[in-house]
Amino acid sequence: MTVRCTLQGDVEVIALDNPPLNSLGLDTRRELVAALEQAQADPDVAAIVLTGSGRAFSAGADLHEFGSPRAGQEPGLAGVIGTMERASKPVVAALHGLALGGGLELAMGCHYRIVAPGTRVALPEVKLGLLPGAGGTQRLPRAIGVGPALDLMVRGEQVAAEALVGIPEQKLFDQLARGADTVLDEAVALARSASRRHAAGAPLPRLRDLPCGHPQGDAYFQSARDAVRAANRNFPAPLQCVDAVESATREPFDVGLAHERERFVDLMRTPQSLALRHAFMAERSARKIPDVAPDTAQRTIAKVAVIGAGTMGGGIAMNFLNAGIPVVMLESSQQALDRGLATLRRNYEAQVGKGKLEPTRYAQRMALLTPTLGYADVADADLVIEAVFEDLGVKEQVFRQLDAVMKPGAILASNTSTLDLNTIAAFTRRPQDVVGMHFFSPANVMKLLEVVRGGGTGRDVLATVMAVGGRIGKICVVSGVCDGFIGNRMIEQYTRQAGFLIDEGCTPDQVDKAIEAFGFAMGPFRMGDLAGNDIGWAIRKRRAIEKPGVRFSKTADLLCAMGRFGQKTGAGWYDYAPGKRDAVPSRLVLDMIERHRAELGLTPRPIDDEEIVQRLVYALVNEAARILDEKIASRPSDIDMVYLAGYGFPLHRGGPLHYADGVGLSNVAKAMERFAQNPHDDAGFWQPAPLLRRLLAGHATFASLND
Ligand code: T1G
Repeated sequence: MTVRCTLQGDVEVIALDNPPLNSLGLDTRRELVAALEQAQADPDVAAIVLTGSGRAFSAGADLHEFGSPRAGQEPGLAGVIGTMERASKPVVAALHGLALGGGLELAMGCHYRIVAPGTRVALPEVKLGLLPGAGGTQRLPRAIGVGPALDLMVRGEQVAAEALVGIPEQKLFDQLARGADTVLDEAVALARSASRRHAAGAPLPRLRDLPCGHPQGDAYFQSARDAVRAANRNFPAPLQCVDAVESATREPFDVGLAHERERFVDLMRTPQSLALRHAFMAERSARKIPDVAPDTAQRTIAKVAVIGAGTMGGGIAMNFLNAGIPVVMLESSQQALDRGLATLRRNYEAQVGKGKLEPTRYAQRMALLTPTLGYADVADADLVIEAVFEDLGVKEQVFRQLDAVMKPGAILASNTSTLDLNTIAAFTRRPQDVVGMHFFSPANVMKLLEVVRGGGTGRDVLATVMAVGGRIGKICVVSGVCDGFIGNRMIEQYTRQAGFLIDEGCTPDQVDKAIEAFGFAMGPFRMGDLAGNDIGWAIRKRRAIEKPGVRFSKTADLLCAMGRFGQKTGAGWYDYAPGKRDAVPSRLVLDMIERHRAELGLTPRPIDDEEIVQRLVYALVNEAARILDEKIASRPSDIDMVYLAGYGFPLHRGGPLHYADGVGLSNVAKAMERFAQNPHDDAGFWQPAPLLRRLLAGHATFASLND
């Protein structure tokens, strides 16, 4: 049972009881209708209160049902709401915690609504590529006005109920309860008085009966359309919200409701909604480690140490300070420590200057920071994160020191991005406490955290690091140990293809523009100039020793040999005017590329944007399939999460593997066969990975491997 009924005197209290967040799946909808009908028929019941058990009134429609037959089975949520709205007895919603999407729509179908302070409400459907599909676009404008309603729908963000109570003449909330602990009792009292008013002949108030309009009419909606279109180029749902709200001002309620339903069904089928819903589920799946029980005991993390106060170390420290966790930051010299502190202060002061951080919060965070030069000061930390120079010898020194001083049970994490975590763990006598925490620069901004699981990493260590990663606002994805883990290993193949495209006839600008039109925030060459082309240079030099068979285009090395490391040297693949970041195609670089082609004996050929995008994206797909085959990643959606959260893969495409499923794996494989015929390309790389071959043979998709 997911709905519980109790009679309090002459008031029937119907409680949604579907943990964790009272989502409104088919069973709940059926039980709710049955409870409403029973209360309606019961002569001892004068009024009804609808409430939610646990921490939320309701988080809305059951996202796990989306796309399944259950989602479309009667009663639909709009039907449940209609049943409630047509009830002949007063129905009062008692809201606390969260009322989101269909949860808020359900409450709007009641006759009265009382809300506890601190309750947060939203119509977040646009974040799933949808619009409210159970009357929200028709009732909310009637309740709080067209402008506030449209703003809430198009942004999809949660707002405090108190903010909406403050809207003049709003009809969304009839009462602000004294507290979350009294909201139910107050709702019962409200229900009783409503039943008396109703018995005396007063009509039951229904939001659907209220007028709906906007004083500027067409002009308002036109400007709303222009603003929403400009802000949501890749997503159709927000614009649909504008249309639906406009129809609420023009059409009778039931007509507007029918149009809302049509729009909702259409949006459900869009690739954007499929991608957004996939990303929502992928983020939550990534928190689950197949062989680590969700109730695995975690170690307490009350104090963190960061070794290294450089760019990464400072950013890492900020994450924990921002979450209110004390940090001891250690450097090897006072000068380096002072430099690190100055950078950290500058970052915070910039946020204060932009009004993004209150000065008091800045001071609180700095008060949690203890700089030190001595390892003794880090010994009692529960988690220590090494973020020193990317050199195995330096890491060895640090980890031997940490092994000697850290208290038993401390977690020893390395931020390494290219070195073997198992080798690092072997520098200690406690490999079970060693784990990788691969942050992405800037570490206090980028959401992705690759949690690298060594051969000996303890399950409780993994569970603890995943939880603390969530506490500092990261999207954590577990990676096994391999060169480059998940993200960088795949980006290496993407970058190789970018170089080959240059050799074969493209310009850097053409490649960047093609993949940016696909949706990436920044193409590989603009990205190289931003991150520093010398980083890849160092990796290729190492690769040439470790894996001499891996061929790269020479153009990137030639570029670095010219000292063109990118924005930091004022020139890279592109030219940059002093102090500017605008990437200007460089004649010097184009001449270098042309000379290089001549040396290779390559006649440049025209390459269209489709081939550019396919070679870059399918390179990610094929390498991802190998990563899954090697069990470096647990599931395809984890890899999608890495690319969405860490590498700027366009959200409306859902990640490389979700995108490949949409293209059709047989089409991906056909393109790879073509690329394998290209004499300048890497035929071996373009052989479909074993997993891809198995999926093709079974006519299966990457999605079939997601849990
Ligand atoms: N349906 C099913 N499960 C849900 C759910 C939902 N709506 N919301 C959360 N969960 C699960 C989630 O998968 C996880 O389970 C657990 O609850 C904790 O969630 C008709 C059609 C509410 C802000 O978009 O934004 O109504 O994966 O880890 O970080 O117009 O969950 O661990 O097994 O995210 O504290 C509209 C979606 C639906 C809200 C809480 N509603 N949820 O965040 O916990 S569309 C939403 C959230 C709709 C109507 C339309 C967040 C949260 P598991 P969590 P959290």
